[in-house]
Amino acid sequence: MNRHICKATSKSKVISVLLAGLLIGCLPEQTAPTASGRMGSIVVRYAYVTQNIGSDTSAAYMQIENAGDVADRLLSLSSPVAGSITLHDTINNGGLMSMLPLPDGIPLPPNSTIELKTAGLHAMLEQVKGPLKPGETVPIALRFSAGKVLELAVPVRAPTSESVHSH
Ligand SMILES: [Cu+2]
Repeated sequence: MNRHICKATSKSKVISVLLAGLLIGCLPEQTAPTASGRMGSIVVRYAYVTQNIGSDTSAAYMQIENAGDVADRLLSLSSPVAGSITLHDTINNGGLMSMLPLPDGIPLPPNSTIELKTAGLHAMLEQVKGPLKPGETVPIALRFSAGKVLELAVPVRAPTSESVHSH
């Protein structure tokens, strides 16, 4: 099992999180199940959640496009299967991958695309209730500026050896 050691850092505390094979998986192969959705000029593609193996933590990955001429922002995500979902960026701190919480969300400039992906921006599911199994879908609500909410049924994926990245 590939293991990653990640640190979540905030102003007042440092939390070490041991992730056993959860932050693996990259942009999906064409055949793997993913979810997509659209709301106005916001388009979400290739959304999936990683299986939580022996852990109450998982991650959600996707591509989000703002196809409009007005700046928007991904403010937060929520799901009934997770106690909380936190947006993180990943920074390389002298070879140690650290996670930086993004409490203000992620800006979506006009006509831009962001990717939540391995070793990059991602959404961290914490206090996951029960095992997430491949083949299942997880309801996830994405909240954007001006109270816009996009709800998706996001498939769960097992980590695969092809998708394991070394850092
Ligand atoms: Cu994280």
